[in-house]
Amino acid sequence: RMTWKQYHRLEDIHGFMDYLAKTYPKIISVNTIGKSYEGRDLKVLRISDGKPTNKAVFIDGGIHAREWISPATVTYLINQIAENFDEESDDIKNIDWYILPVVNPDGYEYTHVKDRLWRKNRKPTIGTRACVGADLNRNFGYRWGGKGASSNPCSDIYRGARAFSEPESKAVSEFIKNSAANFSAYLTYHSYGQYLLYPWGYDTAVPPDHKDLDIVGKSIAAAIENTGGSKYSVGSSSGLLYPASGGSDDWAKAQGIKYAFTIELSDTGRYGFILPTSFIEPVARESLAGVRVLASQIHKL
Ligand code: 0X9
Ligand code: ZN
Repeated sequence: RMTWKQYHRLEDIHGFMDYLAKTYPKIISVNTIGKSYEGRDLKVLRISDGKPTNKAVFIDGGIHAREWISPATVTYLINQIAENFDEESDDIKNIDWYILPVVNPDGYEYTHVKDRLWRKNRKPTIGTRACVGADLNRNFGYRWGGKGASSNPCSDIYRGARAFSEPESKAVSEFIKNSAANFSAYLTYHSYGQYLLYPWGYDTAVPPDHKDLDIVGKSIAAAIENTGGSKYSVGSSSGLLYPASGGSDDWAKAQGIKYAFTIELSDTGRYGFILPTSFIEPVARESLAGVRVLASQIHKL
């Protein structure tokens, strides 16, 4: 059974998604968009009332294996929208939600059984038996291989052999490109640091509409703070954090998805990746407030 009092294994998360699809077949479906290197499903849950005028939003979590608060938060968002759909605001109901809680299932399971601080996926590199995995957030195909990404397979920020060399990043990109949905927003949940980051990540340039992203980012941050008290800093990835190329957010933005944000959840470093379970509910609850603001902004486009 799913709760937000512990971190769950992949099997529980997938079971929860399948349960929702079975319980609410009119509005929820689950689709396997590909397989991880080790053969695990990449499952996207869709919530939609099927209105043709709906906008579309894609949300993912768990690109980085050790950032457990990310899948926990994303499943909380799913639960809130799914279980209360009829009572939800029109802002929420007039969106087709596509949600992939665990982009990197092999890495996620590996952090549960072998190495709690693993970051990358688990695909070995040919010729370098010793080093496993690419950083999926350096493997997306916009400005791949630039700053802040390594060509060394042993690095934690290894970019992979080429853009989309990894089955997990490839599956996400193919799904978004081939979807009939026309996405207005792409949210990718990471940890930690409490940042709301918009493109570009590859370099300190900003997109032409960066002011729109900044305004919406700041209104999301305000909603989060008003709800749970956590302060999020808003800015471009490269400006606020560091330049890092091959990120999923940059790729999504380059596809024309206007509101592409990386959200670095709590905390600011006391516990870091090893965030105690008592944080799950407060972090997820304030994140939901942020998503509601995003939803309202999308309908103003
Ligand atoms: O470095 C990353 O991939 C992200 N930070 S994390 O600590 N979760 O690893 C930030 C990514 C920001 N976006 C881009 N650089 N494109
Ligand atoms: Zn991350």
